[in-house]
Amino acid sequence: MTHARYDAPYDLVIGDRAYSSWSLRGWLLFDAFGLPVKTHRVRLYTDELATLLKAYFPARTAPTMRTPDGSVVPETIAIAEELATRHPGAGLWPDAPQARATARVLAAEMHAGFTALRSHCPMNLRASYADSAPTEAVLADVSRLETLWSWARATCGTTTPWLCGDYSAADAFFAPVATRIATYNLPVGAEAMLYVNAHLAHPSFRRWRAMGMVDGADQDYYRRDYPRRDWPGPARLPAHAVEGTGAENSLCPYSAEPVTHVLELYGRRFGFCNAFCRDKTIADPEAWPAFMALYHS
Ligand SMILES: N[C@@H](CCC(=O)N[C@@H](CS)C(=O)NCC(=O)O)C(=O)O
Repeated sequence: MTHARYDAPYDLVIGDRAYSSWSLRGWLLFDAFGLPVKTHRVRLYTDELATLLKAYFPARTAPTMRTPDGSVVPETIAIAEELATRHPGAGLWPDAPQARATARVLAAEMHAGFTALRSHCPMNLRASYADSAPTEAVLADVSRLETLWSWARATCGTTTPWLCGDYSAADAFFAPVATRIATYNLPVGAEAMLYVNAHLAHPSFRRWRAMGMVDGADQDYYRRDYPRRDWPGPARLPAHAVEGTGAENSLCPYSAEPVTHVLELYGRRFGFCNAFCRDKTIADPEAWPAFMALYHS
């Protein structure tokens, strides 16, 4: 299944947006740095990934990138390095040598480690729990995260919400970890919580999560019986789907195609050219600048 926003020179195979933490990292390496990409979404726990990846030999996992010249690049750390080299002005790594070295350490340790956190608390952007009974091993991983994050900020003299100055590939690597802290209500100190909240409010992340809320049914593997709480990120405006095609706009704000699907927000109706674009907007209207521009026009 493909949801391309525009023609783009890179291809990126991704899994379910709500659950595929590595896909989120890979996509942020494009979207958060202004690099266009055409995504190809497959559903995990089906044969869709293996089938699609036949055209991306020897890749076996999502995300997998294909560059404009046809190079196949699986492994998120390799995607980060290749994009940074091909787009030196995009800011994937900080310019300052010490901050750049620090960011590389962080991304590498994330890529290789935190196995307890990853297995006990799989990414799930559709749920947040009041308590998830974290194991000692999970708490040790969380403690290591706080050590690393705090070390990075001190080493880089960071005054932004991010780890090594401006948002870098290191932050993209920790975005799914921030969502795990949010989903499983893992105990962290005030500095780490500010960092988590910065991720939840990041425009690219909000768009990814909005798409993840609506791009397929819940996957049973991620179901937990912990007590629920509201998602701790920015609250969504109360949009909902309505029948018909009557709307203030006759053309979709994303594609300029004729309106076929409509939402209502505070008594006003706005239309889109397909159900996915309408529903991802309902999931978080403020995540979509083109929609908000229409809303405020
Ligand atoms: N080391 C890989 C990990 C990728 C990975 O495990 N992706 C998962 C989805 S989050 C996947 O493709 N799972 C399907 C499978 O292993 O068959 C990377 O950095 O990209």
